Amino acid sequence: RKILGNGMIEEAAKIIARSRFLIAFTGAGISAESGIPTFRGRNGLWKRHRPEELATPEAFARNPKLVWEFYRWRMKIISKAKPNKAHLVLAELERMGILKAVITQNVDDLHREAGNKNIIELHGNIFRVKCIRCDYRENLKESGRLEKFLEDEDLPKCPKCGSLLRPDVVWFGEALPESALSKAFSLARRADVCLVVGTSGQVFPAAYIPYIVKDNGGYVIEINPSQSGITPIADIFIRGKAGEVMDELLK
Ligand code: BJW
Ligand code: ZN
Repeated sequence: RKILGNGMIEEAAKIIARSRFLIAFTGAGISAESGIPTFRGRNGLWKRHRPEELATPEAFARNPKLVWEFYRWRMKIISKAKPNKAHLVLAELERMGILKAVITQNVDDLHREAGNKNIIELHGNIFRVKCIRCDYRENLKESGRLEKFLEDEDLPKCPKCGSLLRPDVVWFGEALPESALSKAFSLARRADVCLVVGTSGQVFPAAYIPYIVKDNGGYVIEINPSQSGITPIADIFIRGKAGEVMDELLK
């Protein structure tokens, strides 16, 4: 494995430029420079709660007010956030025809805002809500109700049946959306290069994606300021912040 510092990324750039089927696998770290807190690590805590304590169906059943307080807090931060250089470079790589898909664990919608078209969201989207009882779903950005929703402090109720609404995201112990997961796995089998950006690689089954690429003979390039669960299988590990490193990738 090659460990490269910031500013030594010509080799990664060459591999990317010569790839036939490049995919990107992203996590919370790619949005850190947009001001969105990550889950794990020093700044990854919310009021001393760990994600494993809040992002579960049990937590929601026990204390929906606390869980909604957490999600509304994040929705406010995310709705003000803008894509950073790393998102924009991925959009440019797609426009150039090099990048075939972004597989993301993020719920923040920033890949779409940056202009990517082929996006697989493995853990849902924070701007969508769904009823815990009936089939009601709503995208608050599209319905134009986001602002009002965020001002409200009461528990949100389903307009169809009156039950509780919940965020349309994937919590621990819940299955990932089947079609997103199977698309992601089949893209990973086809990929000859996987660019892994800003994930701790600790949450499964998402973290299998780079392993599948590797098992099928593909190349894994990782960008992260710290080593992750993926680093042991990375062919190239570029230590640095996503925005700063990826800015050099297209130069
Ligand atoms: C920068 C940077 C900068 C900083 N630039 N980088 C196999 C083994 C062990 C356990 C399991 C297993 N399979 C399943 C499990 C259980 C569990 C799991 O994985 N547990 C582990 C924690 C041990 N998995 C599940 O429960 C999953 N479901 C499941 O398996 O269902 C089975 C089932 C089948 C059929 C029926 C029923 C059930 C579901 C997992 C759902 C995860 N959900 C969350 C919340 C989403 C909603 C929300 O946003 O609130 O997803 S948890 C959270 O973690 C979120 C993230 O997408 C996910 C991954 O985190 P990520 O993105 O890696 O962020 P961080 O914070 O961990 O890391 C940030 C990284 O960025 C760091 O490395 C930094 O260094 C770096 N960074 N600044 C670049 N500027
Ligand atoms: Zn309902």
